Amino acid sequence: MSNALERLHDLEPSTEEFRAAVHAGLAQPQKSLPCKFFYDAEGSRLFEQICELPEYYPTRTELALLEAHAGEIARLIGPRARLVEFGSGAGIKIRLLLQALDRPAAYVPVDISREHLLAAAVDLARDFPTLRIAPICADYTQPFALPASAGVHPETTVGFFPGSTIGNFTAPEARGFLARARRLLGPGSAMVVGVDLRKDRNILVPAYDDAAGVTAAFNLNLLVRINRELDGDFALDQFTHEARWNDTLGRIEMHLVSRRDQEVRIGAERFRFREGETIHTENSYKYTLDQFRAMATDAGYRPEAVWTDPKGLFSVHMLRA
Ligand code: AVJ
Repeated sequence: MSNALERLHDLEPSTEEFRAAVHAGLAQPQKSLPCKFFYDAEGSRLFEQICELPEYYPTRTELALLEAHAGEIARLIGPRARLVEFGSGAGIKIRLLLQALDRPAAYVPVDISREHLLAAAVDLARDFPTLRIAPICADYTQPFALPASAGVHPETTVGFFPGSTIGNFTAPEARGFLARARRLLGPGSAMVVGVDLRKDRNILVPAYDDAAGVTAAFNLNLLVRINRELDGDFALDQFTHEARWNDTLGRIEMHLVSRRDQEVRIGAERFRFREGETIHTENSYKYTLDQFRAMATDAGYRPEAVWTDPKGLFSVHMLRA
């Protein structure tokens, strides 16, 4: 293994945090679970399968945009940049930027899934043997600090937040995240953000309810995880996956719908479900270019460039702190 791969900074959420979030979420009138808990090892694997689905256009569209414009993005970033990726996953997209960049100084992948983060960091270290890699296992919705790497003097710091993961936040949360990222990355830094665009529901709904049932398995895996980690007894065949387009709020919602009146035990506690009652597991907000630029401006950024595909499905924004 490359000696440029630094030791993991481990801030992975604990089982206790998971338990507290599940108990709080299921005690609400509209039951809900935070989507960040989708990404255990199995959830991360299922998510990668989603990215390959014919109906799921965001990944391949964003990859094509990054491929087409990596040179221009790299030119705007300049030499010796330190890259901080929020929710780094398998690390495919960052390779496109790293290949285009002029002598990148360091790469700091931040991800909630420890195993996944480490495997991706080891792979990347193999392909970029001289690059400093400093992985952080953390929930980036919570504050964290950037590690000081010995011998690294970046000219600039660039945040990378691809995949329209920003769409999982409500608008105030997204604004707050961008403002915090700006403080974390510092003056003169930039942020490269992938943002899914508003479009016809006939494209949106299948992207979150695919024919092969991979998204359904991804959603239900949250219950599998509760059963395993928190001693729950969810009957997996008594909940169904549903994707809804909420036109008023401009978001896809994922739900798990109870097929009947039932009671579920988690540890020592019991939760009642009526037939048709749902657990709301994820929001995926879709923006117009102007909506997103206005939000970034509110968060203290100057929108510097934007790239979109010919069909207007997806956008990649470059913001300057
Ligand atoms: C990567 C979190 C943005 O909302 O499109 C994919 C997650 N959920 N299919 C998205 C997801 C269901 C994805 N994000």
